[in-house]
Amino acid sequence: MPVLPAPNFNGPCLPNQSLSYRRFSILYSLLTVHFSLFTIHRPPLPTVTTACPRNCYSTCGLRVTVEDGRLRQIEPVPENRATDHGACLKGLSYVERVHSPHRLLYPLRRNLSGGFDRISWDLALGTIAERLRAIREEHGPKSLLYYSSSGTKGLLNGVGASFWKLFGGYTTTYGDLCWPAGLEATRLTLGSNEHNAPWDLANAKLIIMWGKNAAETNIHQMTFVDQALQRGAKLVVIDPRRTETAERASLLIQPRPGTDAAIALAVGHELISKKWIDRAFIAAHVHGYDAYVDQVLGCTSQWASQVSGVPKEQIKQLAELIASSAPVTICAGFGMQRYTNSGQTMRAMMALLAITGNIGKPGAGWIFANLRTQVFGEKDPIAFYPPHAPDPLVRVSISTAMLGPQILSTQDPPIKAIWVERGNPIPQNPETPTVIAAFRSVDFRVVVEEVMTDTAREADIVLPAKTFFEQTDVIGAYWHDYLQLRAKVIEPPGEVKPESEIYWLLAERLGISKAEAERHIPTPNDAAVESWLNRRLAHLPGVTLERLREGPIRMPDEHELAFADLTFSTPSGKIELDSSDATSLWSVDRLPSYQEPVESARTGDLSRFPLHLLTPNTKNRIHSQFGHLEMLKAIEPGPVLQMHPADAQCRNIRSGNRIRVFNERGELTVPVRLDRGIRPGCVALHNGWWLQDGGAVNVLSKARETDMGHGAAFHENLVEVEAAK
Ligand SMILES: Nc1nc2c(c(=O)[nH]1)N[C@H]1C(S)=C(S)[C@@H](COP(=O)(O)OP(=O)(O)OC[C@H]3O[C@@H](n4cnc5c(=O)[nH]c(N)nc54)[C@H](O)[C@@H]3O)O[C@H]1N2
Ligand SMILES: Nc1nc2c(c(=O)[nH]1)N[C@H]1C(S)=C(S)[C@@H](COP(=O)(O)OP(=O)(O)OC[C@H]3O[C@@H](n4cnc5c(=O)[nH]c(N)nc54)[C@H](O)[C@@H]3O)O[C@H]1N2
Ligand SMILES: [Mo]
Repeated sequence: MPVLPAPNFNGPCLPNQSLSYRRFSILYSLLTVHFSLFTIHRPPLPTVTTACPRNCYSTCGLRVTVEDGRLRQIEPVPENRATDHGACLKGLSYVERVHSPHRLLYPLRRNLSGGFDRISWDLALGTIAERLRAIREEHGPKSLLYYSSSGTKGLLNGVGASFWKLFGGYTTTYGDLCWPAGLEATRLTLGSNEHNAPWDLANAKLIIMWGKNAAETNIHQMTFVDQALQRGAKLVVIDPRRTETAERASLLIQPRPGTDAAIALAVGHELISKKWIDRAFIAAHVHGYDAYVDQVLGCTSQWASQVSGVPKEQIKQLAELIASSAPVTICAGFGMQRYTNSGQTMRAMMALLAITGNIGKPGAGWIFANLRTQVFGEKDPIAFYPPHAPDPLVRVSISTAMLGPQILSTQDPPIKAIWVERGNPIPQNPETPTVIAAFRSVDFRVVVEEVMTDTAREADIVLPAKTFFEQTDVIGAYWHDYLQLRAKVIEPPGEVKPESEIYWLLAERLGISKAEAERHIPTPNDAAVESWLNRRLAHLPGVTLERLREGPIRMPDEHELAFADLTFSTPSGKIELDSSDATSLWSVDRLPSYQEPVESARTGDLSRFPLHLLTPNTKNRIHSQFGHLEMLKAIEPGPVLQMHPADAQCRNIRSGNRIRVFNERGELTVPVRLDRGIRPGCVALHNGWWLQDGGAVNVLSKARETDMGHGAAFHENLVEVEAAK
């Protein structure tokens, strides 16, 4: 058998690369046949079906070939219909990632010169237990901050919170870096976060990719976009950048960042004034329509054009397309969801579907997040409601978006110890310099990590983390609704221990009784982990590890359409354009409205910082993961700022020059790439680069919340760019 990872033959080829990609595929098939002829006598290598737990829409099934304890090949799992073409390049790169020389294999302790020394588990756990006991005694258990983020999905992630309660209590964060403004806007409007099955998109006649770059962030969705286009559908993309997704669109609208609500309200105005609405649907299923009509009365396309910088003809064209195509699906991404007006923007976008009757039908609806697999009762990872304590032992008091400033300001008790797991907050949370200052202000820091990230570098003790191939778990998703087994495939390398085992061993050292620990933490062996998981699955009829081993299961019952019965779990039981909760919970207008972002080209000091910095995702990483691998460095070797030639010319900057991008919060020096595809006045740099790579974008961002849900307004970020000296 060949040892190359299998490419994704018929998969959602990346636009622009499809030709060379196909050539490569043919070459690869020939090689495979050639090798197979010589290896045919060998028995087939064992394969295990598992699933990728990254914080990514696709959540692919993976069929893994193992030889001598090493991953050799990653192939598709056809039973997962949403991802049956197989993994992306990052998924294939696990053959490198898992065995990479960058992996941490032993506990490490910071030494006096700021470097790290390898230590034994015994010493590591002994030191941690001693420091935690002392801090607990002096300041109380809530002086410990347990910070976990989106590094991996899995039910076993919940063991951490259970352990810290056994410790006596802890402090944790609320809100989330990712999606809470959109989740809350959807909950206020539709009552719950669910959407049609991924493949239903092929039935749409108009697809609006609004602030979503699916060709990079949800590549499997593009298969269904392609199917719809082949059946005559149209694609509209709304994004300040001409993205890979936009290459397939018939209309690209490039708004000034943070102004999408103005466009949506003007489209609503246009639809109403031309009577392009579904009166019967509105009468039966929409609450607050008359108030909405009043709200959009003054929102002409002329007004929206002035606000958004989009020609008014394009706004009218969008209204016409919505009116003349049925069914319509809006795929709402996270672009316009990272501003101080995000929740209201998302509500304004959803209203367009409500007034045209595009909900609860095949090919129609709102695709943001599908939480149908969240069947385990916990809100993790979305603690997005106003801070509340679910348990007297837990202090939920630090906003994730304001992690740095609020660690520093917390009192009674102050934060004295931090435990970080599955997160890389130094480059990924807003206001990196304040996050660093906060970490340095704390007496004792433990980071559980696979690799030496910027956050691990700040730790006193670094513990080596498992990869998902090294412990069985069960995972859900947020685009399709499959529950999947994340099966163990290999033993952990070196001295790596899964988190559940670390907690088990620490419980012993902290004097927690074995009986008490056993109630919450699986004992460190595979059989105990499996029976712990089976206990967690017990409330789901027919769902067991045995059943999951046969393949993914759709949850909670297979259904293709969201809201098909047109009942909505909102206070009125209808789709709410007028929401009293919007005002009482978040102090925003009851109706969707446009509010100028706090930091924007209209509110900021343009004489100092005239450019708007966007920090989107890239197909080559999941946030701060994968960037260190050779397979991905070959494609994206380092951070590069994208800039419009007109903005470069007046600053005497040429393509390839090193530039300094800066504001009053920080600065980065990186090469520039000139590109007519980005809206003039905007520059873009992918998030996820580390400080160590020289590209950590959050040195420039401000710790600031979205209007609802306690999300992070990452994209409100004015900067200036100049040639580097
Ligand atoms: N390959 C890959 N896939 C991923 C991830 C990853 O890191 N890499 N991350 C996963 C996660 S956690 C998330 S949250 C999702 C994110 O998925 P997406 O939402 O698709 O990705 P983003 O890059 O955050 O934002 C999408 C687009 O919004 C645009 N944008 C920025 N500001 C505005 C605005 O004001 N208005 C409009 N209309 N557009 C704007 C950006 O230019 C960008 O192209 O992807 C998931 N999938
Ligand atoms: N400027 C800007 N910043 C952003 C964004 C943006 O658009 N712009 N996007 C935001 C969004 S949407 C998100 S979701 C966040 C993501 O930010 P984070 O949630 O911090 O996620 P990652 O960057 O993926 O880092 C996760 C870390 O977990 C580690 N890890 C993986 N698996 C395991 C495991 O099994 N155990 C342990 N202990 N560790 C593990 C990985 O090695 C990695 O270092 O970033 C946010 N930051
Ligand atoms: Mo995210």
